[in-house]
Amino acid sequence: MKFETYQKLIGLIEEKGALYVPLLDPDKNTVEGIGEVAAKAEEAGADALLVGGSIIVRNVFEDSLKQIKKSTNLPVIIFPGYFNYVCKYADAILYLSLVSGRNPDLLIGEHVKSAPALNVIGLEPISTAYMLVSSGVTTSVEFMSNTKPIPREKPDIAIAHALAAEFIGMKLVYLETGSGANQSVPDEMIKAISSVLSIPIICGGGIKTPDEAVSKVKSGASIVVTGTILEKQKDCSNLMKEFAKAIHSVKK
Ligand code: 1GP
Repeated sequence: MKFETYQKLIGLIEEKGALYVPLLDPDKNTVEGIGEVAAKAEEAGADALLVGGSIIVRNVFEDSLKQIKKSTNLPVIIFPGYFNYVCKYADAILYLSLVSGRNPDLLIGEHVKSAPALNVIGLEPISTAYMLVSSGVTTSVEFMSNTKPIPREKPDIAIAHALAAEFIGMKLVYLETGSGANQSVPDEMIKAISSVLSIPIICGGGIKTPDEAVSKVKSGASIVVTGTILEKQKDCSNLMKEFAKAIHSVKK
């Protein structure tokens, strides 16, 4: 298995300081529409694309990925709700282990089921520790995963989970409050984790403005993800440009 996409992300982080990665949800777009958003994201200065959602209602995942790949040269990375999202048209998949929870299926069970398929199609797995942080209300990911999030005011617990993930050999830590969350991951928690961690931090969930994205980067995030706020725009081009410009302007 080659790890080209991961190496590309690491190279980009070294070059730019931090990366902007929009999340595209095939359930919220037509196949043509999602291709157009992907092209606009590249034009806006995004560094890669995540594709996925917590529930895929329509049977369009493969077609959407094909269309996205046709429309952009950006790295396209699957953000799986579940592991039946394995698909050869992406460059890589965030191989998420929900380390903040104690649901064995999401720690290792789903991985065992999907690993042979990944191997056959040659889809690059990026081993990622997925850490759900409380936003104060129950999110879809919390409910669907049947796990408890890490309390917002407990950075020590978050540090212990992130360090364990790094020591196990995971390559990224994804700090998440859930798609559409009313609050993003607290800056203090990102700072605390980044002060002890060597692997890059992705931050997503509830990020609504470029200023908020900048404070995540200044706190130590290397990759910022936005999904819901883009879906709320009639045309998200300008907002993606603002996010990309703001995130790339932070000198770490
Ligand atoms: C969700 O982190 C992503 O898993 C993005 O969250 O949709 O709230 O931007 P939002």
